[in-house]
Amino acid sequence: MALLSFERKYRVRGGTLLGGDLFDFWVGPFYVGFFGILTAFFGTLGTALIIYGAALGPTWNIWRISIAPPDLSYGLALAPMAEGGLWQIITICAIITFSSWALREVEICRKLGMGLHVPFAFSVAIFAYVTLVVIRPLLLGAWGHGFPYGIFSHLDWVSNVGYQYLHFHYNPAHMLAVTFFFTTTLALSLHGGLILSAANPGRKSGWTNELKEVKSPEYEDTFFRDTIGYSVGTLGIHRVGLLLALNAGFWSAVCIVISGPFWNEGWPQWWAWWLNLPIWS
Ligand code: UQ2
Repeated sequence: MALLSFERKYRVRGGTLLGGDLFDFWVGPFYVGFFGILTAFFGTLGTALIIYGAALGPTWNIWRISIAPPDLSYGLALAPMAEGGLWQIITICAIITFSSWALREVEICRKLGMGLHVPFAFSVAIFAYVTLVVIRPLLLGAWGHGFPYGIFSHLDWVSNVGYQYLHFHYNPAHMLAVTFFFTTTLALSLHGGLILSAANPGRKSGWTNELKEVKSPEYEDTFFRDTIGYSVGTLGIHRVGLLLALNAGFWSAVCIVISGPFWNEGWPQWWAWWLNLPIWS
């Protein structure tokens, strides 16, 4: 369908979850909706509060600006603005903004009559963030367990929390997460390479700019059948890709939420169950 007639078919009322027809409009190419308004409002507010927090000092060095959570001594209470209160409000703004963005995606999916895979995938990323700044701090009893909002400072946080458990790479959920991240890059490089190779078969000869015809999916299948005896298929590779990526985010959330709330020793010590198996004696 041509783009213009498609636009006419798609840009119709309906599919909203909240607000009925009231916010059911576009600004230029962007669909707004009730959740678009929420996203814009809380995204702007949160960003302004980050800039305000930066203005409180001590630096404008972009790498070193940091909005820290409250001290552990505040527990789960609200803290004064300059002592972590900003971090608490910014966190609320962030969660409302991310969730509204996901729900705006849902409304667009409903308008288009599409599946909800994209907002679902985004929800897994939101879940990983919420695990870090809400679920784990709640389980540990202090907002001070959240990570600071700064470029270097959040790296320092990851390093410090990692060393607190001696060697985070021994965390079995971390192992799964890392494996899923790497396998995601393997799958995307195979898929990206395969699609581009089929779509760009090259010139007809060295003496012309005429291009050969784009290859059909049978060539893509055959390439993998010839190489490894199996092709997962053109739809299948996208299922594999989504599954791998969602698991990377999910196990990342699991590996940090079990660190502290469910395991207090170093992660290398967790493997004692293996060393203590009766089969060794
Ligand atoms: C494939 C296929 C595609 C692909 C790719 C494969 C025609 C265009 C990449 C090959 C993928 C396989 C065999 C699975 C890889 C699994 C993991 C866990 C990396 O067969 O169908 O469609 O892009």
